[in-house]
Amino acid sequence: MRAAAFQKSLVSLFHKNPTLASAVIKGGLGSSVSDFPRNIFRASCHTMSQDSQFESPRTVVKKVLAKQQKEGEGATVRRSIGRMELRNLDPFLMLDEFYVSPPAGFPDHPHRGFETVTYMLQGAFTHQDFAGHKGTIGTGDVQWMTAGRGIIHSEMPATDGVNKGLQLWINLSSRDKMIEPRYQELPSEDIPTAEADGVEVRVIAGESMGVRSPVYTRTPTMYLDFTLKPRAQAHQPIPEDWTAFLYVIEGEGLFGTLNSPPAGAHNVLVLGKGDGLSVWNNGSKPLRFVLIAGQPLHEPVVQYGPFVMNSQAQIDQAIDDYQYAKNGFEMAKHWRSQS
Ligand code: FJE
Ligand code: FE
Repeated sequence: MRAAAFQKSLVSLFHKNPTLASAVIKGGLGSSVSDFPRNIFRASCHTMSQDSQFESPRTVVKKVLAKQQKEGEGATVRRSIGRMELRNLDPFLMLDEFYVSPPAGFPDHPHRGFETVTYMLQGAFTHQDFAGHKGTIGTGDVQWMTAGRGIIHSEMPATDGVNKGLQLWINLSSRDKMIEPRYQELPSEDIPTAEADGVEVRVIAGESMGVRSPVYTRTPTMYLDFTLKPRAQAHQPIPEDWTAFLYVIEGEGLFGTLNSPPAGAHNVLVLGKGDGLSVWNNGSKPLRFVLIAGQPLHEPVVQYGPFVMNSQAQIDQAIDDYQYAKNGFEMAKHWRSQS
């Protein structure tokens, strides 16, 4: 196995770019929305009715295109949240759109202090962990993993074709960082769905269009997968003080206001404060995007690869616990994933 090389890359990757919230550069390289050239044709095309229905509509304050990079063992990801320009999105740490074909993947690696949410868009992924937990998630399925004090697992593609999905990392509060690990698996058919006026929403976490997800979110989180037919519009309330962003999967949409510039696939749009988001599909193809929001923790974030804690001392402890297989990593001693 090339797991050893991956282990090194797990740490070296983040070593070059440690996420210390106290040292994060705000603003950075992402272009601000006001810089975008206005599309005269779209902006003056008023065939779509109704502006935002909110008292203080959220608008796009930052747009960043996620470019492809290599990650894990030969896997390709488009990282949006977690890259240099998008570091300060409390409680969110990372969002990767991953594209993986065998033999590439994410072999044996640890996590501590946060949650990972894996949502399959195409193909399937198999995970195995050090506690004997093993499972495969396919298209439309979700695995919501609370790593808490410690998980060691492998995540590998399960079909020979392209295996594609989204992986989101959500931070845990200081009181939850060392809780017992837990999985919530949500097969596609158990994801509540609502449909009206050309809008379909799959409710992975939180509530939308009168339906609620059964997922328990330790850090309060909303995760909605919207598909809008051409000419459809959607208006989604979001708690006022939550951090919110969306990621476009396919098609093009107008987000926030009717005269915003259209945004397409692989863009992350960070939303400003407000009570809700309005979206219009004025394109000719379906628009699909995920809308993700969460209650900020307002705590220091110290990240070293797959360990996310509140202080450097806790990171040192995590590295020590992992190395000497203790405090949650006991089973690290002899466990290896099977291939
Ligand atoms: C990791 C490098 C990594 N994005 N998307 C460093 F590649 C990983 C890691 C993943 C990952 C796994 C899946 Cl299934 C999907 C991902 C990064 O495993 F955790 C660190 N620390
Ligand atoms: Fe992982």
